[in-house]
Amino acid sequence: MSQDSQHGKWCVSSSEEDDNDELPPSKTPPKPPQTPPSNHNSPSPVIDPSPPEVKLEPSPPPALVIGSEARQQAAKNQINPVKYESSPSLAGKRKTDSVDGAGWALSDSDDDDDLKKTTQAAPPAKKAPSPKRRKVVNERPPSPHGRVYYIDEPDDFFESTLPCQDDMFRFYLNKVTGLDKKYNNGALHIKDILSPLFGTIKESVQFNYCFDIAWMVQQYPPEFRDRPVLIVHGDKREAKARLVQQAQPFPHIRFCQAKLDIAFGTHHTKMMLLWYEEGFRVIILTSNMIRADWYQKTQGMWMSPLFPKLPKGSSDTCGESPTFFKRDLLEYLASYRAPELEDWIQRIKEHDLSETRVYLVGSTPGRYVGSDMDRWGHLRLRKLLYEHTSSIPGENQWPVVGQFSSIGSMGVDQTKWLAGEFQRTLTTLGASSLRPNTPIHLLYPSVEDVRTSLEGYPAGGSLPYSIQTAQKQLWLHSYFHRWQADATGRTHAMPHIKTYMRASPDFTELAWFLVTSSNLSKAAWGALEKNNTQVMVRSYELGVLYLPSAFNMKTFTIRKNPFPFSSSSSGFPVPFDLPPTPYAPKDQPWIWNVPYSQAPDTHGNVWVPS
Ligand code: K8G
Repeated sequence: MSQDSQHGKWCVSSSEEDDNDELPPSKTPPKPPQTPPSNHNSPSPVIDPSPPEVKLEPSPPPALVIGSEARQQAAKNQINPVKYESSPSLAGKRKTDSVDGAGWALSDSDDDDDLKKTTQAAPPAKKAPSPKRRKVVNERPPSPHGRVYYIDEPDDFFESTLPCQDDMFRFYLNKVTGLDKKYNNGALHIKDILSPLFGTIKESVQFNYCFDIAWMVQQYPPEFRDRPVLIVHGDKREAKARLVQQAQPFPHIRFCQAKLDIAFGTHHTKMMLLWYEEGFRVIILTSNMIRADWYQKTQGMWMSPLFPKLPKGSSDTCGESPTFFKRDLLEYLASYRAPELEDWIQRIKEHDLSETRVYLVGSTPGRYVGSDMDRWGHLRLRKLLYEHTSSIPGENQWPVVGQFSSIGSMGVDQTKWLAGEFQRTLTTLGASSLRPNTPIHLLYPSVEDVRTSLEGYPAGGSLPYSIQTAQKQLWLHSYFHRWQADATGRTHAMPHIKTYMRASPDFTELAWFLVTSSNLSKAAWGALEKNNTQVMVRSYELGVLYLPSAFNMKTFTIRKNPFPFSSSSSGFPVPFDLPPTPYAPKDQPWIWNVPYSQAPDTHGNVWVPS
């Protein structure tokens, strides 16, 4: 338990100490051999999904550090890429006992003690990068090719156009640099989201995990650039000090530190609250506030309609949606118990959110019992599926599809969490669910997917599945399917989006669809404890659930050709190809902290975490 505070302890658990065998997805650094032991009382360091650090102009001097070990390693590899041709010299760089990742013979024999050792050996997160990484270049995203090789955004990349107004799903992808223009049609860059076309920003809140504040400020239109911004984050101690330091040149920026009192919890929630002259808007998304997350990765978002202000004197419960989105958003915000959010809670109460057609599915750290158990995480999803979907003939043939960018520790076999409580949630359809044999397809990039991606191996810096976690759950990998998204043009834009859905056996229909910040982890989704009388959630997460009943439908049709992506002319725009392709025997899941030097990536480089 963190010593910072006892807030957020919803009930006292005896289980914390014996629960430390869970490593959240991404806590493991890429350089285990070099890592000093961390303070035992500190949560394990968090990864910081920073891009290669090439600072924007103007940048707050002194430039600050954003970047975990691995993502810094990714950055280093980009600035000083290790060329495939030069690989003979790698022999000296590589750990003598390490085998190339492409051929990792994952051993089954490790026990949970190794995880504890790994956890304790984790280094502090967000260390300072070497000074040369702070070089100011210009106002472009970092190039994975190094400074001399850029793919420019096309001239019209930053031209904002309003997505069509009849878009009933309001589900969007990000624009990806380097794609054929048609694939960015209907997609949104952060500059689009903040553009005056969507409203005249008075104030905003940015909830996120990782921030490059100077870059973030540049994404606001010049005319709104000095309007107050509240940053809601989970950083503590040195990381918090660095974050605050980043904002020194920007007096309009204020902070709200989310309480994280349970070990290994992180503030993953990615949300924008935009208060306009014209009303109010909510964006729930998957991208960090850093350039690399908006460059060549696949990200998703839900953008609310413009919520008008309620007439003066309306009661607080006015403006509710059929999905109780207003109540649930207020409850999520209240869970921070943060004075900084009080004005925002009041503002939201004064707006009409009744047009919302999605359900909010959040996680907020705590140990919940009784009627609180289904407020957050997968039990919240289960309750919504129980109450607002109904059984389908032959539903046990309807596969569940889960797609994510990081993976936590799920125990020695599937019965421990995945095929037990989590699958029970994902297979819930109304009150009488027929569960046996429901296929479950998990989508996570293979080494080959990453190698051939637009970013190349450095894309793996945002896919922080560690060897220490992977080698203890080889059973999981038999569920894995490739990242393929030819229909959206995003096969080579690695996913940072996370989605979960239930599809018909022929993949033409959906029983429900969720876009969220939650990766495949117990920390994000929660895990039952104490003979199923308590659920423990470590992290803050947020997503939106699409249920056909809220659209007066029985199921959603899956759109065959989702272009332009945003227009819902017919059916739901699933962002990747269906049916998913299983890993072939030669395929391996991407593991970020092992070397890959057998084959060069799209930029002729290899991956040698050192
Ligand atoms: C994030 C991710 C991710 C994974 C792990 C962590 C943060 C993120 N982490 O979404 O891929 O803090 O452990 O980008 O928020």
